[in-house]
Amino acid sequence: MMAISFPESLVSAVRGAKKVAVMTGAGISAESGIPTFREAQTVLWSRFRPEELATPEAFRRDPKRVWEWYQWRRSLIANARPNPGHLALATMANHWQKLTVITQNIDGFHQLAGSRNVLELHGNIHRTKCFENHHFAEKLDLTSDAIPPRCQQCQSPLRPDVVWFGEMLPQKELSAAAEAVGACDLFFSIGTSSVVYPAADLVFAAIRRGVATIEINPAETPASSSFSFSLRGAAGEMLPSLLQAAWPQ
Ligand code: BV8
Repeated sequence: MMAISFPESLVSAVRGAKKVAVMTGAGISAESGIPTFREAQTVLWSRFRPEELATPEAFRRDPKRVWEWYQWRRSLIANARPNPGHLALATMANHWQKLTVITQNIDGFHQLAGSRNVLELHGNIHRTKCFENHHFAEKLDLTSDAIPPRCQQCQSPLRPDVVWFGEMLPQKELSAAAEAVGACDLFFSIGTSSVVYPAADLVFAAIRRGVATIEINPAETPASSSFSFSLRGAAGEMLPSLLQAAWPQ
């Protein structure tokens, strides 16, 4: 892969940082083969928009369809693995005093790649709970042919423990994320379109702080012009190159 050259000011901001906050979105998992929300989904699901599936109303209307969409995404994730972007980010943490990874993703790839301080704003597809009472289901009762399976405590249909549109984000993670953004001296926004709230609020809060901010995205986003550096490229290429530029091996 051709080495990417970065402005010296960017490299020294990365090298000299102490407390770093990173916001990631579906784009950092794109090179693992996980389609982002905005990309056309495979034929199987192309007739639905994610906003029509990732909502409590969609689940109430057709729990089987929503459950099977998540089962499809679970199988995609189970057959994929973190990519060089996740791995480079995890390695960068060794050079900084503190790295907080704030992710909108539900795939668990940052943890799998070795990142330790990960805040999942939108939950995790590997956790399952019931729709009515949020009882967590350690194992699914697949003996019955009910789809979705039922909660063994209250018989309510099971759902993934992810945050749907119209649902509140977990307060603990959201305030820890705001704290990390408030304390950082370097902020990255990687692979997110910065259009989903309240996660996007954190991107703009970082920009308002006036610390060095870096965006990594092959496409322009509504926030691109406000970053100190907006790198047009793929996370799986940009992050390993930035790691090499800041701390040459
Ligand atoms: C809430 C989990 C309130 C589920 C997700 C109007 C204005 C403002 C806000 C709203 C509004 N109408 C409604 C709202 C609120 C709504 C919202 O923000 N809607 C948006 C669409 C306008 N937000 C909510 O509903 C949130 N809750 O507000 O509650 C409330 C208040 C009181 C009481 C009750 C409730 C909940 C939002 C969370 C929804 N859940 N995920 C699941 O995954 O199934 S969001 C989901 O969409 C993903 O998490 C993802 O982050 C996000 C966006 O999808 P994508 O576009 O795929 O991903 P992303 O945005 O990250 O973009 C991909 C980017 O990657 C692109 O820019 C692309 O260029 C780039 N890329 C591609 N390849 C690469 C790459 N980058 C780097 N490298 C590459 N190789």
